[in-house]
Amino acid sequence: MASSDRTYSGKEVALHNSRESCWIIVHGKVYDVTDFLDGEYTIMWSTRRPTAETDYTGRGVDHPGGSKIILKYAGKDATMEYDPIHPPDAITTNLKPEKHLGSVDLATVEKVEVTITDEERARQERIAARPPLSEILNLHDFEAIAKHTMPEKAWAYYSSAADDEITNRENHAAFHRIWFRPRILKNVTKVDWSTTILGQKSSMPLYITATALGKLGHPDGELNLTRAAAKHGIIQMIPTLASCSFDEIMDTAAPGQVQFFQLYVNKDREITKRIVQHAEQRGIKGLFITVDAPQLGRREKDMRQKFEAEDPSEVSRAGQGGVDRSQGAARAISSFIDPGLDWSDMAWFKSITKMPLILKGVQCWEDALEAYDLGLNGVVLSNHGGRQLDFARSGIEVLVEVTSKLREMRGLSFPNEKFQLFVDGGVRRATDVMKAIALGATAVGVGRPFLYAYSAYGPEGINQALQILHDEFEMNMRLLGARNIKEVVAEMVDASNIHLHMVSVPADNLYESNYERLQGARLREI
Ligand code: PPY
Repeated sequence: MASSDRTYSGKEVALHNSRESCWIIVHGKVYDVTDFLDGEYTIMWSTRRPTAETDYTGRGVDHPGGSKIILKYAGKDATMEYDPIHPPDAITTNLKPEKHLGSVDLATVEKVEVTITDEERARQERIAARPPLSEILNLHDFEAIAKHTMPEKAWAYYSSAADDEITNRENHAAFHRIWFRPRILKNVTKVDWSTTILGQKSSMPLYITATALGKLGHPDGELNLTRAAAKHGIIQMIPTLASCSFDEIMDTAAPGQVQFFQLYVNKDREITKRIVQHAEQRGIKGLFITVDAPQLGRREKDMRQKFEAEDPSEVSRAGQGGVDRSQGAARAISSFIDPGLDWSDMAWFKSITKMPLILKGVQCWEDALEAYDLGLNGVVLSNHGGRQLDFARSGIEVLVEVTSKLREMRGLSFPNEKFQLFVDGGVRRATDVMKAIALGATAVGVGRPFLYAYSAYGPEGINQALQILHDEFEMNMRLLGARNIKEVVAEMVDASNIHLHMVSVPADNLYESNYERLQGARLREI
């Protein structure tokens, strides 16, 4: 690291507070970020270690949050603003070594004045008034508390989904079209809901799926999930766009803890290769390649928040070249993802890694079949939590057609060791997971509920969420008459309505109380 040993005073740093010379302090270090103001920045996540000038690619991509937010901290300590939304090494890996200027004597740095708005005061009051954790009975409860206690922007980012959010609701609703056919008199004194996923032990047939920007909900971000996964014997899928760095998460894991990695494929395949091989070398046991996001969906709840936060003069520049910031920061930072990814890349992935390869975001049997024929190890039937193509069908519905067609066309039965099927989206109960297992899934991914659990109650929240799921499994395995996961079979469910999107189901009051209708989102006052 070419960082200078020099120690600056707060006063010296404060002189560089303009567009012409813009220094900021992050974690006691001083950086010259003047170049970031003019499009020399791209998100290069965690495992990127630039070695040459040419590695600082991504030119033409502005800082995703816009230059305004950097200028707000020009000459000042930006740590508080930086921490929740950047991996710790984002600045060091993106900024040329000569721009790492040295340290600052923090005692001499003027504190950035934090103005507490009425809104924030009210939020703090709601946090203080949360019910004790012992009163939280299910995953919906965490969501309800999170909705009222998270910063508005964080809630908007986590909860938002594409367009009219029809798929987001359908993901959950689809489980209501599947009913149980329990068996009786099975001696269910002992029940065991543990399983193996890609050959790795898991205490439950579910895993923590990848979700971005974990620090928006809690300062420890994804590390909350890592620790809870270790404690409860489940697998965490580490996201490419985590707030914590990949290595920080790996270093936090318990010895022998199994983790998967979710990959966004970078336009620059050398970067992708480096990320993949680093993941493998650090012991990742499965590579989940996201294939449903060649462009980011419009999450309007999130976009409205970003729109509100922007200076109107910045927003009006949207569309005049560069990054269209009226589209929200998420869309701006997604520009590194390669829309040119196609089936022919799969051979390349096989050539660069021995990790099991799974496509995440498959939405019809034809693509599942193609993945099988190419020798991949599985697919996640997923629509990205309803955040991509609105009116995409739920993963659980797609599961039914995939198992049936792959049985018909390739003679496969499920669950299948060689080609594993996963489902995510809308899961709130162990019974949802058991429905997917009965229909042939190996395991189910759960994302938002765990974010809500730790956003609402910190590490204890996520522990409680996983304990609730264990308790639900224990009871429902007994009530279904299944002593182990192998006994949760297709005959135990009636999914005959799964493809009918307009059947009458009982009102889902718990879910509906958390769902936020789009007209409820605050519009910017004009
Ligand atoms: C999502 O928000 O759905 C993501 O998958 C993460 C993300 C965030 C920002 C850009 C691209 C993807």
